[in-house]
Amino acid sequence: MSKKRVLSGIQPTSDSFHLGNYLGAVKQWVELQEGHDAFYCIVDLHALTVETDPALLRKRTLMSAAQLLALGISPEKSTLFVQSQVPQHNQLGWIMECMTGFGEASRMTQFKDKSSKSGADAARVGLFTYPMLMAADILLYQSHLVPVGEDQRQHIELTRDIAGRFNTRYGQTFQIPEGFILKQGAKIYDIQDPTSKMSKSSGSGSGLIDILDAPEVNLKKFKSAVTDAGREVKFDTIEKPGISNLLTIHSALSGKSISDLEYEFDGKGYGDFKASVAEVVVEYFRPIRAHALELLEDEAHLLAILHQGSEKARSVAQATLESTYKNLGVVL
Ligand code: AQP
Repeated sequence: MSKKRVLSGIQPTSDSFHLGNYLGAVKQWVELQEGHDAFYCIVDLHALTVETDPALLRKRTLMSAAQLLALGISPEKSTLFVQSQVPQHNQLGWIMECMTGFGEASRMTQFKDKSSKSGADAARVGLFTYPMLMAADILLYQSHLVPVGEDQRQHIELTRDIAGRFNTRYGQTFQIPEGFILKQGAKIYDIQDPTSKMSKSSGSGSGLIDILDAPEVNLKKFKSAVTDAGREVKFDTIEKPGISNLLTIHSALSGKSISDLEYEFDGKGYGDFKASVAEVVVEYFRPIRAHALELLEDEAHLLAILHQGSEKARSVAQATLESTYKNLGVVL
């Protein structure tokens, strides 16, 4: 039986991935490249939905590639590529827009959240149509599984709806994908405000853990992480959202179960526990950070990997685009 296809993407919108990006998504990317036909994409076109600095976009695209490689994505096992180098994404994106109702697109909560700061009138049209481009990203590769964080669940549902509708109306064209969303860790919270998602664009800054930040910076941030009433280290997302978030982070990186951690820190108090979380996180990312920074010194090597991945991605994407056009009645 042929391997199931996996597809996911990450935006090059920051100098570093944050802990939420890693635990909610990229950690699963690394695991899923074993035994699956994995396509991983740096979605630079999605990054254009907000104001971008050209020099930063270029730098961050390369930084994203370096981080993915350092985190364990292997170019021998996975196809690692840049979205804009595969123009079929834009071509299928248009078809997806034509298959989506305006009301349906208007229900996307991420657009509502992201546009609420400046008001919908000031938001870019691209921010509104982003989920349709994301549907194209996924459907182009006939993907079975899409490993993402909880915040992308609604966009995966939309993708499934569009694909199903297209198949019913125009004949079998797309594999209907499934989201691969963890039960624990799909939403990592800001460590200063554990009721909000850890996010680069919203939140406190001091509650955001960037994996490429210097160890001293992250140690300090964890030391001042917000805790809850009481002093018991117990997983309880309602009464103890701060401690529960820290337990989730510790468990995902140390491999210890939440109940083992509760037992280990029984009677020890929050201070010891926070110090342990800090150490686990910093030691986990120490070699990864060093490796990513080393990879960044050889730009030609990074570009060669990305170009090779994009070439492979283009041939798969073209086959889907042609069958889509054919089924739609476009003259080829
Ligand atoms: N806090 C999070 N917990 C779990 N998973 C998360 N992801 C993002 N934040 C969390 C997942 O990371 C993957 C890549 O996401 P992206 O490139 O779309 O980045 P993002 O969602 O734009 O990250 P931010 O920080 O949340 O950015 P802004 O502030 O722009 O919204 C996705 O699979 C996502 O689910």
